[in-house]
Amino acid sequence: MKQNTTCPYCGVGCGVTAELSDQRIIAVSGDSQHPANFGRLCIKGSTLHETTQTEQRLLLPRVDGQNVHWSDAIKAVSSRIRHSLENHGPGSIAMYLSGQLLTEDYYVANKLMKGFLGSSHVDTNSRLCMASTVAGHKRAFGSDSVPGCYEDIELADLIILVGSNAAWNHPILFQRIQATKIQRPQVKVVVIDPRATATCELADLHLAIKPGSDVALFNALLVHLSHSGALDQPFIDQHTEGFKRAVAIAHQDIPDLKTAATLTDVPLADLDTFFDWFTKTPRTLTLFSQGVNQSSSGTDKVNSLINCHLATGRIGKPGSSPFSLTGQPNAMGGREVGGLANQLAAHMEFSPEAINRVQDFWNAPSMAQQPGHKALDLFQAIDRGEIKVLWIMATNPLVSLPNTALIRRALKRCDCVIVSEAMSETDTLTFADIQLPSSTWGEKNGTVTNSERRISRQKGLIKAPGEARHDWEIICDVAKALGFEEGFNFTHPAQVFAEHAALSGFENHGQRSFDISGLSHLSQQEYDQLQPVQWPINQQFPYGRKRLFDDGQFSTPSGRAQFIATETKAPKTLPSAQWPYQLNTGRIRDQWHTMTRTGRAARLFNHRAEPFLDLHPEDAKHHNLYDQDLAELSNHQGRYIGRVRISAAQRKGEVFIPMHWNQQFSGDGYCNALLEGFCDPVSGQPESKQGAVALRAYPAQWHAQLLIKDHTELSLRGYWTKIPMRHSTQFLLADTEQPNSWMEWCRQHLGQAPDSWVQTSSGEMRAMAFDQDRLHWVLLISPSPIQSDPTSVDMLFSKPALTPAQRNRLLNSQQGAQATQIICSCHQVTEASIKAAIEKGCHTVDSLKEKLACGTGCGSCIPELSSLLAEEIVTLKIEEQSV
Ligand SMILES: Nc1nc2c(c(=O)[nH]1)N[C@H]1C(S)=C(S)[C@@H](COP(=O)(O)OP(=O)(O)OC[C@H]3O[C@@H](n4cnc5c(=O)[nH]c(N)nc54)[C@H](O)[C@@H]3O)O[C@H]1N2
Ligand SMILES: Nc1nc2c(c(=O)[nH]1)N[C@H]1C(S)=C(S)[C@@H](COP(=O)(O)OP(=O)(O)OC[C@H]3O[C@@H](n4cnc5c(=O)[nH]c(N)nc54)[C@H](O)[C@@H]3O)O[C@H]1N2
Ligand code: SF4
Ligand SMILES: [Mo]
Repeated sequence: MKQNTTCPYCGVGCGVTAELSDQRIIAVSGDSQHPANFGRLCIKGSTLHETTQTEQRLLLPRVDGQNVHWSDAIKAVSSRIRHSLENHGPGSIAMYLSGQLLTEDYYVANKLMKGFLGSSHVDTNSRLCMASTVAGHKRAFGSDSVPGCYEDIELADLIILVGSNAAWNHPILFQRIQATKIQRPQVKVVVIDPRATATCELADLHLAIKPGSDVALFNALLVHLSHSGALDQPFIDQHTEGFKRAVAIAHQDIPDLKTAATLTDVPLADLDTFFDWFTKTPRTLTLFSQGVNQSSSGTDKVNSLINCHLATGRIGKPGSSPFSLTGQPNAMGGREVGGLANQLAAHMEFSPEAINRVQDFWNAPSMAQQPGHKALDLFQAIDRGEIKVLWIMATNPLVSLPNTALIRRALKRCDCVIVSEAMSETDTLTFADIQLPSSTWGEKNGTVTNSERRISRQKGLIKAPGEARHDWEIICDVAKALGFEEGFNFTHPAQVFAEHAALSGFENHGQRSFDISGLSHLSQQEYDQLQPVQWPINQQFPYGRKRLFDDGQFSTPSGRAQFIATETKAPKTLPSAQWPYQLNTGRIRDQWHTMTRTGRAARLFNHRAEPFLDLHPEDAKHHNLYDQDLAELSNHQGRYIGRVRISAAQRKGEVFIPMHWNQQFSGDGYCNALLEGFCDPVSGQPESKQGAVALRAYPAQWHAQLLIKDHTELSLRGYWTKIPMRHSTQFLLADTEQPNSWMEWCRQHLGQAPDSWVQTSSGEMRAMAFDQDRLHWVLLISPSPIQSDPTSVDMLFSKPALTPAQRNRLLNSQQGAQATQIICSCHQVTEASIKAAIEKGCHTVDSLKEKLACGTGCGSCIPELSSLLAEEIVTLKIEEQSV
């Protein structure tokens, strides 16, 4: 049987067709009818069924370390909330939510907190993600509304990507850009990012700007536009306010192009080209993401780029808009229900009228009266002991919030930490007094809103394992146990959705752009069959609306859009003599955030297996570091150890590290341990993209590669990282001290001394141990980093017994084949085979596709194929010339 649903990963919000058999999802494919993806899926979407097994799921509720029945868990949660309410007041209770909750979960959580417990300390991980865009939209448009739609990609003539590595993080949108360029090669693409990312494969121009300098760039552009003839003066006059002041301040900030070139570190000629293209191209689409938002001047960055669109009237028109790419599947839904602490509900703020309106609608006994703590403030308040009960849902703050030490301390200090979580092993879960097992993708039922305001259904296709329950049900049960039967007696998410839709239209009178009242009368059946639709959906727009503001009407009191005067500000954390490297953090293609899901699919580790750091070749040389060495980053807050990747894509003096690794997968892989958490003063969003660190080689005395049968926790010092394999688990290890005895080390860490071992003349040692006849573990120890491909050894773990010949070969083989990176995860095609094919004459992506099938699955690796082609063809030419 096949059923349509929506992908739970990124904000592109692709439609997924799931194939079901025997209460299991056995395969997934792209939904050919869904307007976000028309049948395509990236590697994360196409491996979804591999992450739905029941191992490693949280299966039972636990209170204070004891498994309990649900009724006791609900009793424990409600009594601790009641106790805190009575003794410390509503301000002592907080929730920390997530853009990965469904709208229905989010709605009831917000309602319980802000309407019934009277606490506005409800914030979400969207604070780390979209808050600067929300604030920028509100300042410019009067509401948090995304003007454009995905179709604009096909209609634009100039596509600018600012602080977005869409090739990896919004792959299906990137593929739409790619297809547009193939169809209309005259379309120009500009990428603005300090790094030359995979996204640059499509770039006609890459501006490798100095981190944090986006406002300088867009201020310079605004000044340029103001005397270029590209201004849309009638639009400025009739539909905006504040133009003159914004230009005057921008001019003061950036008096001439040379200043812009100095501040952004972009060559004058490239600035010229960019400004020229922008000036001449009415159909300009500016896609932006975390390089813009995660900054201490994130809101100003957003407004500085919106200013350029307002000045040219390029807003809400076909192919032309500023367009924020949302990260999480339901980042938008959270913004719609009011999941942020400074919003009330349904795009309403904490004004007295709005508070009364929502109170009437909810028939709420105890309304919160003012905005609550934003994420980082919230954890600071917990650390000060002000918050006694914290309920965390669908987020892993110990890993994702900056200042890991503060977050750890706060979680320890809090009297009662409740964690609703789908997985059994996450860093945050270890601090939970109460663990509540939640259903997750494939099991839960509700709606999500993607980057283009499109609401789609995520469907409950299979039963949740163990005792796991839906988040909205758990919240409603707690509400009822607290005596709020009337507001929370929902029996199906369709009822929650209908109420949310009705609130969006309640006393709206066209004042709030978020209005989905047209969906407030859906029956359960209609809700189940709801087709993806873009809000608003009301009497005026019964079938939704593609673009907003095309009529020049904005949601500000005057109905006009606002220019916001912005000034360049340096990041709060800058390199110094002590911490000389500028840190940058972000995502990789095949992992999702804190890896609780993607970390279970072995093939998603083929692209990047370990925490790493990308270094400019000269910086590497300066520290005498080679590819595959281990290096350590540190500052006054913490340290990070990762594998060196030398990359000319980095600017000199800047290091990039991934945000994903954590205590479940590596010893010192917390990226946020190095970040201080300075926040944007308007949005409260932390500066997650900039830090300052010292760099040194990690002085390893030995390196090891361990393959072990069971999913094991090893208690290790030094560097370690865990890599799931098909039949075993691989650990890569290193330490600065030699153990006194390896036999003893094996006994202590691996539970048994080796059954056999050999030592080679090059100082390597190979050892193995058996559990009866079955291979238990294999260990390779070496004085230098190990680059051995473990696949053939991993295969041996699937055998019930090894033959004497197999044992012998295993022990006496030299290092296995040189490990080579897998580029195409769908078809498991390695870098080595791609290089060989190029050498044999495959000089286009198409010929590689034909020969090796790489790039023919989800297509996420095509940018890397192109860059390998470019690199290899240059090498071949040099070789030819020197012959
Ligand atoms: N594979 C994968 N995809 C994902 C996710 C994932 O975890 N994995 N997460 C999803 C989520 S929640 C989000 S929010 C999105 C994020 O999607 P992106 O925003 O594309 O992701 P990042 O890699 O965090 O950052 C983007 C780029 O910002 C650049 N940058 C850093 N500083 C600056 C600066 O000062 N100016 C400019 N212009 N650029 C800068 C970085 O070099 C980086 O390449 O991805 C979504 N998609
Ligand atoms: N340094 C640095 N830090 C960053 C970023 C960065 O670029 N750099 N990016 C930031 C951004 S944009 C984001 S969005 C955050 C993401 O950071 P997090 O939100 O902390 O990351 P996730 O791993 O997605 O956490 C989701 C958790 O919910 C669980 N879960 C999954 N489904 C369900 C469900 O249905 N119900 C419940 N209750 N639980 C569920 C998962 O197992 C997982 O533990 O990280 C932020 N932190
Ligand atoms: S682009 Fe990939 S991760 Fe994002 S929604 Fe689509 S399939 Fe899922
Ligand atoms: Mo995000």
